[in-house]
Amino acid sequence: MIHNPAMECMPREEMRKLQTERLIKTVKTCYEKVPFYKRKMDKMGIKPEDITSIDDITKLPFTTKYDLRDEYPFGLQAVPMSEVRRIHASSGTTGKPVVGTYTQNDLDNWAECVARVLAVGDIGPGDVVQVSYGYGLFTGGLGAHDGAAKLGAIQLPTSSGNSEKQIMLMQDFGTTALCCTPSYALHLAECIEKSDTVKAENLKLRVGFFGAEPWTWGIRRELEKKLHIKAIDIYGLTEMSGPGVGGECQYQDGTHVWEDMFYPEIINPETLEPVAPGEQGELVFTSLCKEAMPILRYRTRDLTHLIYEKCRCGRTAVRIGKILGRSDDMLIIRGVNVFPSQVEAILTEFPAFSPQYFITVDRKNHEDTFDLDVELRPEFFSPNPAKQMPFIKPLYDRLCSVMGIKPNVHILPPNSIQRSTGKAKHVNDKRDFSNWR
Ligand code: DLL
Repeated sequence: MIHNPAMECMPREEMRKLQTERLIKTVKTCYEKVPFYKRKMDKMGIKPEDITSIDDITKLPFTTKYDLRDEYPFGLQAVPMSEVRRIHASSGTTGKPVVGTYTQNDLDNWAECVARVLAVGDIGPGDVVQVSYGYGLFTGGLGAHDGAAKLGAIQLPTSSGNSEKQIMLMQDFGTTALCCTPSYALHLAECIEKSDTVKAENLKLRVGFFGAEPWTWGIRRELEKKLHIKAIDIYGLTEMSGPGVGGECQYQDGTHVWEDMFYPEIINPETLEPVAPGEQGELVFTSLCKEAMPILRYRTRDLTHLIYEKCRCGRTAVRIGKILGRSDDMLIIRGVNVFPSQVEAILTEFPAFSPQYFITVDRKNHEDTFDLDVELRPEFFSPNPAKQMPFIKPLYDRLCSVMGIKPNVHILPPNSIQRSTGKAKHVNDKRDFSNWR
């Protein structure tokens, strides 16, 4: 179902007009109400009047997570606190959290965005939407919750964790839609497999809305098979509101971005210039409707590409390809760029292995080391190393050829890699960069 055809299927020229109108307003607000943006624009010699079309967006300054940290907590806010209705935050990689504040309109728009994604799974009255994203400062829980409410669905706010209870409620309350991180969904699927009382095929579960971390096609196939559902990708970030900046349609061929609210660009992260259409680079967003904390050209660090062709679903909203990873998650191992998600993609090619993995990077005798813990599925596992060899060799060869590095692969017994209830942690980089180079 298309929740808001007027916006989701708007002809491009009309969309550009709307974006132009909204950008002009946003830039004016930023300049007049947020000293940080006035300083930045003055330094670049740009006035709000210089922005007359959406194409002028490239004249505007970027905003980075360092700017958000420097302006912590409310330096980027454009309204008085009396107009703020909610505060969320996400744990930044270092130091202070990234803060998002919302007016009532911001909350309404956010619910609208999430509703557009949930509507892809025909969510409506009578549906039980189990929200197993964490509730709290993290935007996942309340974001999904408000989106489900907007569609008149039944909200089941289980939050994350306590997997046995999640599964019991899923069965007893007739959950039809599950919202959580793909890694937690995988964990729940494993728990269901092990359960004596609950069988996936007897559940009413129909669809899952998974996001907040990169996930591969292999994981999608696994979730769809194990849970008997359609797995829909939902994308978002605290800086733009939270989940629902975009989501997949039923064709699962890229994530539609709600362009009437968020303007996406792809830049080369080194030159900061726009890349050629369709090329891979860093995703940058400008908010077009946010009141409390409007943001110009936010550098997400997410690496992807834009797809402008009209989608089979009828939506004209631009799509982003699967997020390859974050530029700040990229590991440089002996000079080679490695993304943890590559490991996941490779693992899911080998049916004997579970998709769980953990990478430990270290530096010994001035050389980087890359240790990869993986698990064989119970039916393939043997503690006898000789019996593991036939499985390790092809995996090792594939890792070497795709990633260009030679990992030390360790096979662990089933279920020994730590499962996560939220965003999965896949890497421990023990290298001390303080006296490097
Ligand atoms: O993760 C918001 C969210 C909650 C999205 C629930 C989807 C579902 P942050 O904690 O600020 O917000 O993290 C944002 O997570 O820049 C991406 O790197 C990553 N991310 C979010 N969704 C996806 C996705 C929430 N579908 C950061 N695929 C983003 C890949 C994702 N990465």
